[in-house]
Amino acid sequence: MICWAEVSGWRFTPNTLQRGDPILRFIHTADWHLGRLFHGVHLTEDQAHILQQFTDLVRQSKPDLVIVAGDIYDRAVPPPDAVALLNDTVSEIVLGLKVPMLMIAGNHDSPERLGFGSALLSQQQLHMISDVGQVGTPIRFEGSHGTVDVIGIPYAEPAVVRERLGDEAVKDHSLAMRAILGAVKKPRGKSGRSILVTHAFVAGGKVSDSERPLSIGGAESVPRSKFAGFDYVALGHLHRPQTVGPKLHYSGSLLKYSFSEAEHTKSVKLVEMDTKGSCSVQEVSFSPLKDVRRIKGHLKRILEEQPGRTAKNDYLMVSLLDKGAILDAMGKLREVYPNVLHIERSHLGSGDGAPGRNIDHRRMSDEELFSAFFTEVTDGDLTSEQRTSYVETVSAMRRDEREADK
Ligand SMILES: [Mn+2]
Repeated sequence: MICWAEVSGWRFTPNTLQRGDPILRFIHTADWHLGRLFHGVHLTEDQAHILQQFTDLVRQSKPDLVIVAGDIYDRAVPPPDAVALLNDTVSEIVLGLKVPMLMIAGNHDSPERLGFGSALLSQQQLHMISDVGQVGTPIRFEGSHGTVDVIGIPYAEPAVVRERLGDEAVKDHSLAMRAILGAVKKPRGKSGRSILVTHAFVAGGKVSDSERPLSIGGAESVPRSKFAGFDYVALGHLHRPQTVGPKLHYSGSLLKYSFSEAEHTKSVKLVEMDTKGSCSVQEVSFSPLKDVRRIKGHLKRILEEQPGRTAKNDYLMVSLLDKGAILDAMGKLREVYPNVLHIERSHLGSGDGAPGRNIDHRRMSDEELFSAFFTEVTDGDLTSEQRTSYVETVSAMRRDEREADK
């Protein structure tokens, strides 16, 4: 892991590949979620701070390609500041630094809005792939390193894939991926090297609290075996940086978007591919404007601590160990730590001895929560018809929500 802030003025040197070898170098990042709110706070300034360092990395390492694997924006209709930030970032990389970019839509993006002008932009080497109908032909990148074919598969709901590809067999995300990959023309480059970019939940990946589930009451995962045959699979969706199989990498999100990610080290992947397609992967991390941390203790002790100037401004979740009533804990804490966003009283709501009470509701899916609520108020379990109608109703609400102006 390379920490960008500690190597300012750093000059890129190849990792394990021999100097002078013809290589392809690319950067893989994902889940920027521009325009995201975190406990009511706009993160655009924090995102701009990281993207500035990201652009510096691109300037120094001179990659042949920058890949962003979906969830560019946090919502279908992003706030104007987020649109301006994306515009500045891609203009600097593509026009300023002359580095091509390839982006796909994730489940938070609106394919139609993100795809505006994509045919025009691709002429300038900004390849924005948001429509599953666009995935037929791989994009070929050529340079002194030889050619590589890149296949970008944007996120699409199974129902959309079923309709667009006219394949009635597509019932879930795994079948959708199979149908899409079946429609991709096989790369025929001289070297035969290929990269797949997609936004999906690959079986075995570790989730965080800030990802929106891809399906309600159905299978959302895609088995690893679906991705055989590519030299590197650049994944988006899961926010923890992780490798889920040989050649299958999640870069993770730009920032920590939930307190469950407090222990993550967010990073991007700097990859070098040799002429045979073998990859050497380095992780590069950046320094956030404000970190996301969890602290625990008694109120008096926490208030007496003397945090450093940076640590003081971090986004904090505070777990108070005090028993009994505390007057205006948030007000007191914010006098020392202005960005406390959430307080948890660890002794409340648990340990009352009743069976089944020690459940962390934040870890339950919406369907589990609803089912538990139903049992609580009716003393009966959901029948399978009721469960189906719940799933249909919520899926329809989610669809409407995605398109609604927020
Ligand atoms: Mn995401």
